[in-house]
Amino acid sequence: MAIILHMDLDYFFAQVEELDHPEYKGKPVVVCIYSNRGGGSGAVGTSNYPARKYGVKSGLPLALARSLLKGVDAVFVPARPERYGEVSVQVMETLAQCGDAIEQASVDEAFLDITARCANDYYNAEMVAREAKFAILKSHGLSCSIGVGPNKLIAKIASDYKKPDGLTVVKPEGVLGFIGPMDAGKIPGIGGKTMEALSKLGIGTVAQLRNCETGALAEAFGRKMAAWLKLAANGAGDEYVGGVHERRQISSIETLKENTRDFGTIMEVARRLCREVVGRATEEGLLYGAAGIIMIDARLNMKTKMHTLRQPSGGSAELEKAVERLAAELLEGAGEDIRRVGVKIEKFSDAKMQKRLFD
Ligand code: DCP
Ligand code: CA
Ligand code: CA
Repeated sequence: MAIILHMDLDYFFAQVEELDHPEYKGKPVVVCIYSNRGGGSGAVGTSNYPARKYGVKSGLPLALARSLLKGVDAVFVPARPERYGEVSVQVMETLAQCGDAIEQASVDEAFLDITARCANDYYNAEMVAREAKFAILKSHGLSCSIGVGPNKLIAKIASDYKKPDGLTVVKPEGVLGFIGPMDAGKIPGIGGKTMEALSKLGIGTVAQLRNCETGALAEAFGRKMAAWLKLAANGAGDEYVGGVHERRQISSIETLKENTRDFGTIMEVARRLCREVVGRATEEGLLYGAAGIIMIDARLNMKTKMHTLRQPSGGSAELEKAVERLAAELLEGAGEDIRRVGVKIEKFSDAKMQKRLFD
């Protein structure tokens, strides 16, 4: 049986800001992701724990966050995705030293296979987890929460169990007791919609899900989903910790309000798409080596144009510049008005390789 560790950095973006600006320490810190509407509109990327006491959390509109923190000595800072990506790469390198295989799951979390490292013993596993927390704190000044369990599902639920600076170890014999009383929504993959449907069946907790008749579940969700729900409620999950999965491209496409050939109108949408795809790449710790534009005209002909960068990038300025040039080129030859515009990035390298180039 495997022993899997899951690490999730605490209030990640905001913690990096505290690290880079010690003067923020103790104050509520709100990392802002501004929208393209201007006037300071946007959403909260994340906030530190003092800010969360006021109810300010990820996804909240900035206007609401400002009103919740009215009269409080709080700090609002713009997100710096490149910096977070850089810190993420460094932390992952440290974490990788603590186990065998590592699988980065997002910008601030990763699974680690520690089966061999702890000789398949949970007492040792707890020591490995403590070492990992210590190494990340000592080398990078960041706190994290760690969960350990017999598979990725349990490890992930465990890392979320106690935050911040948590450590939760769940042995195989403790799995059912650990997840049973939890809200079924604690299982990654069970979201709001699924919960709604479950509650119609009278299911709120994982234990209730486990004891529910499979037939009823299958009726509501289909056989495949029902089978997965049952497995998850029994604490069964994937043990395989693989490398960073390879992504071929990240793209986003949008229909314009009106068909047009106006460069400014098209770029307004394209720039927003640029920020969106770069955001997604950052989340996966990826740098992109090529940028492209996609245009679909009124007759639904699709044209794309790519440009390879001299050096991989993690920021959106580079992409916007490249896309602007490519868009101008495509528009020059366009015989029809444009209906949809898209942006894509590809030729990924993880930020790790980039760092080696600099060393
Ligand atoms: N993030 C974001 N917008 C969201 C959710 C998250 O920009 N709606 C970013 C900011 C977070 C980072 O992703 O710092 C990691 O997300 P987590 O869900 O792990 O949240 P935090 O690390 O901020 O907090 P926690 O201490 O709860 O893990
Ligand atoms: Ca986190
Ligand atoms: Ca996370």
